[in-house]
Amino acid sequence: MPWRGLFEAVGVLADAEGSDDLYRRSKPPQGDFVFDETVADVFPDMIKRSVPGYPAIINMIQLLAGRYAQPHTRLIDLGCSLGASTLALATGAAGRDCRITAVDNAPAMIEKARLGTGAEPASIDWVCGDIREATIDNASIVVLNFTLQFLPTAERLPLLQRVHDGLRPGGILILSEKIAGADAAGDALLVDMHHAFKQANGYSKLEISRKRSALENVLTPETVEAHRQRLRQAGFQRADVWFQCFNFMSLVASA
Ligand code: GEK
Repeated sequence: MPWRGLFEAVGVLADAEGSDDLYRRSKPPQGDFVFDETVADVFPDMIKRSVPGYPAIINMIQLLAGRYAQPHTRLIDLGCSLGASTLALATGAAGRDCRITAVDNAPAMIEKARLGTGAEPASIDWVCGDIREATIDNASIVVLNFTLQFLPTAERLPLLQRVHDGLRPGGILILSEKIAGADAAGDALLVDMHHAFKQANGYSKLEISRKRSALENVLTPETVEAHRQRLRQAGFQRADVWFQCFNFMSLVASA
């Protein structure tokens, strides 16, 4: 099967759409960060320049799907944005008669995902809705690729319990998150290095600080240990971190 990288996965979108200058503008977005049309327009560039390892994670989701997608089951992408992780699932599971559900509550994202992937497999159901209300049933893979972090912390366990209960035996959750360091010094190092990564990708200190303020009330990172404990509480047997770069990690949790 041919390798499908991120920018192939999102089709022409990444080339056609703009570069992320939202927080460089003389009138930057005000208040808390929202996933509106202006964000959707620059999203591929934004996430690639902001999340260390994002293209690699998308490619590895394809490989994980190749290993874990069970025939005639559902693959569910919770918080799909423009569908990069969704298409990685579809490609990795090709030929196994899986149906894919991709959920996002931002109309701008889900519409663009639907349009941008028009010629893609008809096996994808695009749902504009809240992941806390998504049906999770007969699934062999559920993906939360940088989405759980946007839920209030008290609402994370109930969702993970539903994910666990909706997975078939042998099923997995792929959970990617921005994380907090285990202690203050460790956290400071990870945050500094993340900012260095963003500067190396062309963001100015002012843009970084404006974006940080916008995300402050919206995105709550937790330690890897807090995620592990919650996953155990939700019923998962084990959780193995397979990727980490600075304060971004991805793990596979087994039902
Ligand atoms: C990718 N997974 O490209 N219900 C539904 N969607 C939500 C909710 C919610 N309660 N909260 C946030 N979202 C993607 C990237 S981005 C990550 C995921 C980031 C959606 C939100 O609208 C956005 O599209 C997505 O979760 C998070 O692999 O921007 O850091």
